[in-house]
Amino acid sequence: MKHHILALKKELLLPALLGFSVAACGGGGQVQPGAANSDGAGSDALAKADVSDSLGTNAGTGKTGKSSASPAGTPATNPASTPAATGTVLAVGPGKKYAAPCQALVAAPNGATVEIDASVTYSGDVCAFYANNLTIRGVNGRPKIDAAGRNAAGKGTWVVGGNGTVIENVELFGAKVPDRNGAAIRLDGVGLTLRNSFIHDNENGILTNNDGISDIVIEHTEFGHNGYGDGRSHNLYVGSVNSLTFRYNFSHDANVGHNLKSRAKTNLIAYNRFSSTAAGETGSTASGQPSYEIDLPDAGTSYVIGNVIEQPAANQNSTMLAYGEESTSNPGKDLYVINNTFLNDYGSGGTFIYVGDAVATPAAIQNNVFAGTGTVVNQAAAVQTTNYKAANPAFVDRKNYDLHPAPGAPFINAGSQPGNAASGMPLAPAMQYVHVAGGQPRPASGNIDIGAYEAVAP
Ligand SMILES: [Ca+2]
Ligand SMILES: [Ca+2]
Repeated sequence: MKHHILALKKELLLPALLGFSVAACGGGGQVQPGAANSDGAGSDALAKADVSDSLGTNAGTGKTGKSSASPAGTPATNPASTPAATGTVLAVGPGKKYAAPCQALVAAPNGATVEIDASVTYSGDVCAFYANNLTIRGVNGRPKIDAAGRNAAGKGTWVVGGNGTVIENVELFGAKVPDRNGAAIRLDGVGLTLRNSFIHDNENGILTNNDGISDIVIEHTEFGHNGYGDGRSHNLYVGSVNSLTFRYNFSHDANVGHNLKSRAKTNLIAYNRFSSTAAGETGSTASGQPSYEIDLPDAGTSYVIGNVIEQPAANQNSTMLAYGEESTSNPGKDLYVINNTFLNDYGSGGTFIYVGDAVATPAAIQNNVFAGTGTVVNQAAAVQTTNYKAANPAFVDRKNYDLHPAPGAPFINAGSQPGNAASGMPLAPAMQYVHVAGGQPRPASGNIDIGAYEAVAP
């Protein structure tokens, strides 16, 4: 997987897009190894609620919030910055002090950095660990960690009990548990940042708690073919936390479940690609048939900006983006769908944006390309502004996902300024997705174009 240099220039992001603080994750004193090891109750609750067609049961009843939480929208720290380490570095790999990651992860003190050498595959190495403010990082390449049929605490491969954990540059696969929701990364602590990683072929890529206070940041990461296959497990499943920031990711081929599912109070989903392989096409994982490309079942203030959202011909549900389908239990009910390129490859139609009946706030749908057949949005009150819908829009190279408008395409310069959300956050896209799991600044060229990419005049 190649990452583009530009993608790492976090300072190019809209400042308001950084308004999701992960700085609150460092609160200590919450380490309870016994509790985290006791059973798989948390995972069970989340999974059982996760039936697309039924109401959530207890998934929304998170633990009581801790006062250390920062609400989304507080003055931003930069969630992309790695927390300062104490200087303790634990080296993992052949010839190092620790032969396998879990030996180091359970030994690491608060604030330590665990560096995992990529020269071997770590097989069957699973654990729960509890230090706060850990940085876990692959070095000398991207290390492969194969659960290989083993699990920690009945939950998955890495059960993260500490707060403020940062995970970078790892490949995790093979998580599998008796409950059928084994996660490569299971978050029991508060807050998590994951970047530059590849999470595939687990029952859940990531499964979080429902603490109501965690801020989750996931960027530059590929998710593929996660899901048990029963529709209750997904490429990733973010529970009822405070916020999810999901940007510059490639999420594809979920196995029956969703390419992204989040119950967070606030969701920023920007500059990602959601797409799955076509029949006969070879991808980085096996093909999957996702249900929803994005599922936000409890509503919540949600910004869906600048994404490529493709629905494959073979799928488990013909809706692409679902919002408030189960409940409106999150405080915000405002959905902003701005400058995305939707591609429906399901010839029988479908629904691009499904808004639950209980959501009274009109969705704001602006500057999107809707390619293929189907209903743009089922909500009668939705405000649709300067979108473009066509069976085959004039992209530069649709087959190879160059979705810039072709020269002369009618959606060039045809958008309108999105303005600000009710929160005050600017809605205009500042960036655009670059495959694989990268991003670059969206250029300015005349009036804003419709869709996830701006054409640049020759
Ligand atoms: Ca779908
Ligand atoms: Ca333009």
